Amino acid sequence: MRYAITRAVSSAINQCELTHFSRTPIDLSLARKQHHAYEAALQSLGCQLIPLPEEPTLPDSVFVEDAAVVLDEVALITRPGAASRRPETPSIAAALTPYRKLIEIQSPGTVDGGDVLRVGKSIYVGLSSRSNQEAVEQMAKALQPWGYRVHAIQVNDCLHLKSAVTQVAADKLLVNPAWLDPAIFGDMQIIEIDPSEEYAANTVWIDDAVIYPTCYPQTQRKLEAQGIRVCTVDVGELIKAEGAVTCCSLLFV
Ligand code: CIR
Repeated sequence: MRYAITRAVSSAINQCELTHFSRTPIDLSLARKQHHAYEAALQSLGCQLIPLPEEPTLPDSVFVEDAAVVLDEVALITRPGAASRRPETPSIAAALTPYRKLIEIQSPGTVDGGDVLRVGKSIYVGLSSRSNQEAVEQMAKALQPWGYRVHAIQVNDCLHLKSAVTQVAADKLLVNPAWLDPAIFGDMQIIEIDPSEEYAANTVWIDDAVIYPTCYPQTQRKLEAQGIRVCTVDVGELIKAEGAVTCCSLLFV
C-alpha cells in the first residue's frame, strides 16, 4: 500500500510565506477545489490518502512535505526554516507515528522537506534560505546506520532544491539547469525543463507516472517523449503561495 499524507488548505493561506514571489490574492475555494483534484490524482495512481484537517492558524500547512522526510526505515521530522511554519510539525509527527520510528531535527538545524531529494541511498539537501549545514550534519549522522549518504547542494535562485530538480523515473531526473548544475547527479539521465517554464522541474513521481501542473505544456511534452505518463492537475492557486506539486503530500509505502 502506498500512503499519501495531505492536509486541507488553511483558511489563512493568504498570509503564507513568500520568498521569490509577490503576493497576489488566492481564491480559497478554488485553492481547495484544486487541492481536492490533486488528492484525486494521488488516489488514481494508487495512493491511500491520510487526509489531515485544516489548520486555520497555519497559513502554509497544506504544504506537508516541508514538515517531514519519510524514508523506508525512519522518518525525519524537520525544523522548518521559516519560524511561522514550525508549529506544523507536531501534527505531522502524530500522523507518522503509526508508520515509522521518528527522528527530530534539533536547533540550530533548520530544514524544509522541499530541500530534500532522495535518489536511492543518496540524499541531496539544498542549502537554501530555509535549510542549513547544521541540519545536513544531523541528517548525515542520523541516517548513516541505514547506509544513506547525505550531500549538501547550494541553492541560490529558487526556494527549495526540489524547485530545481525532482525524480521522474528510476533513472531520470527533471532539472532546471539555470538553477542547478546537473553534473552532481552522476549517472542519472537528465531531462532539462523547457527554458520558458522556469518552475517546471517539480513533479510527484509514482511508478511510471508523474503528477504535474497543467501550466508547463512544453516540458510536459518532453516528459511524454521520454515515455513518462503525465497526470496533469491545475494547481494555479497553490502556486501563488509559492507551492508546487511535491509539497502537498508526504508519500510512503
Ligand atoms: C513557504 O514559503 O514555505 C510556502 N509558502 C511554500 C512552500 C512550498 N513548499 C515546497 O515546495 N516544498
